[in-house]
Amino acid sequence: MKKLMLGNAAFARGAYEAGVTVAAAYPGTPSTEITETIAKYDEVYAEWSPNEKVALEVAVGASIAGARALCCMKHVGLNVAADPLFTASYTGVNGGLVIIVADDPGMHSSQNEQDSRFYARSAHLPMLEPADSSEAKEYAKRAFALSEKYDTPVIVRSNTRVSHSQGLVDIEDREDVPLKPYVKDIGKYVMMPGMARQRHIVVEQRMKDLKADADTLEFNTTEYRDKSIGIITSGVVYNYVREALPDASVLKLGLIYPLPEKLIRDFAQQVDKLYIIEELEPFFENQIKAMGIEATGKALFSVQGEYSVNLIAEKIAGKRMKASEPGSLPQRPPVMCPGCPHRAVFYTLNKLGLTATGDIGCYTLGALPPHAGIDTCICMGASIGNALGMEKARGKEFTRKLVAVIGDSTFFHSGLTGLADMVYNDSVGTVIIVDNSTTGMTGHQHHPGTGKTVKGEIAEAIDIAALACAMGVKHVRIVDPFDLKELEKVLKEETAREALSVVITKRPCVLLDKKYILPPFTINENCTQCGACLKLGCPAIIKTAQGMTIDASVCTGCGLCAKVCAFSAIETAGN
Ligand SMILES: Cc1ncc(C[n+]2csc(CCOP(=O)(O)OP(=O)(O)O)c2C)c(N)n1
Repeated sequence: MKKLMLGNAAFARGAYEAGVTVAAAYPGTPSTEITETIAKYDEVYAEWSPNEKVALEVAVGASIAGARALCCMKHVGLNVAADPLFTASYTGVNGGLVIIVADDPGMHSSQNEQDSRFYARSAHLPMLEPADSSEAKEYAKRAFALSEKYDTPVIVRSNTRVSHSQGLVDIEDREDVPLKPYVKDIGKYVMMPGMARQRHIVVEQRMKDLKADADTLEFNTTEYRDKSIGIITSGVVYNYVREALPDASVLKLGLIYPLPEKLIRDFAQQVDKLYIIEELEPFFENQIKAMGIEATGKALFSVQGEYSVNLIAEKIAGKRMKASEPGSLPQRPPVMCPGCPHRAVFYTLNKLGLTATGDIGCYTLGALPPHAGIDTCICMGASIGNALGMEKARGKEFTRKLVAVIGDSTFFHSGLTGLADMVYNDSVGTVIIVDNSTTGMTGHQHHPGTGKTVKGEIAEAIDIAALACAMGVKHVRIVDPFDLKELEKVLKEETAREALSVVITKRPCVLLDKKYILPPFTINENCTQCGACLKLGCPAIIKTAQGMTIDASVCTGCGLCAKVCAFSAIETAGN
């Protein structure tokens, strides 16, 4: 049976059909739906882990215990998981272990454009890259057998386009894969120097074997057409190449590390002019040139952003294919949603002349006007370490004007250790945990504080306030951010205090439930057009030539604007 499937659903299907029984992940666009899909299969234990490192450790544990295990993340998640990744390469697997990592060329929803292929190379792991949903399923499935055959974790690389487009997928039955016996083997699974030295030899041999087999493994295909132009490519770019240059010969790489050297040499010999077309870094190009093969790649193509059919047609054949490209659509800058509880926090920070070391989540939008309330955003969890570093560099006085702002999911992901550092190293800073009871940015996933699992089952909810107290923070306060007066008072007191404090601004994301959406507000004749409400940066409030209005189709009735209006000019029929 064939089914139209999102790339990410196809990855999940492939893992399911391969008999996976344990799947662990932390959400991250564009990888999130893989776990959301696999969680729907009853045969699979699935979890949102607190972060990618834990997710990979869970998957490694399941693999050592004999199960086929899956771990998914976005590209930057692999940085967080890099520690277990590099050593899991040494231990190898028992049950097949597959890590799906989704890159984001063009940074649709990421803080950098890193190329995860380098992880395969530096951790000495094989990497596969599908070009569409059909291959996403196939590769995810076959990766488990590959993992077991070569006793190695296998990375499957996706990207935004493969993960988020749909294609036809062959639906097959789930393989019945029994648990492998669990055998205690400290030489293989306890990586201390004596054992790891031996395992490093095994890793080198494994990669030699894989390299020797790469030429014949079914993932790489050569398509000879007109031989005046030959293209080496992989993944979604293969589709662009086929559309832009339908007559060109193509070597499509599916196993993208290690490279099939003989296949590449043969192909290079057969074509007159060889191009290497790969988004992001010259990963293939540098290796192919190191083989002594002449080719053109980054001399024509950028290391930045996504490629397209047009770009490839233009660069190689000097022709344009399509009239319009996504780039020609009007730009819409991101804004916090109407009714977002984070808005009240940044409004108040701005009012008090405070700014923040920031973190990653919906609240990062607080960096933009009119709030301009965030000075840094590096990676998940960094707000707390950044604030501590600033305090130590510039003195305690600096913390009176600076706070750290971090979301609830991000706090569990990697804020806990930063807070431990603040407690331990005598910080007097203020950490604001903007707790909207969900992982908002990636589409409402559960986390250890929400009280539900990825399957929607009831879980123990960790109490952030109790946790901060237990860690030794003496001043922990919870405030409803929509109580603007109280929020202002608390922030004034805590930033003035010469002691570490945690302020938890607690109010659910307005999009979590329809019940949070109330009748819209309107502006009455009392309006003096003072512009106070505009300081909220709410997309529902619009200034027109006729005066201020509220777009009823956008307003969620949160009423924050009515609270900041000094003229009682904003009202609702609903209250
Ligand atoms: C290492 C890493 N993993 C995952 C992501 C994707 N991501 C960005 S923000 C975020 C969490 C946001 O949740 P929260 O901190 O609760 O803030 P909210 O968006 O709800 O305001 C995630 C998972 C990332 N940027 N980096």
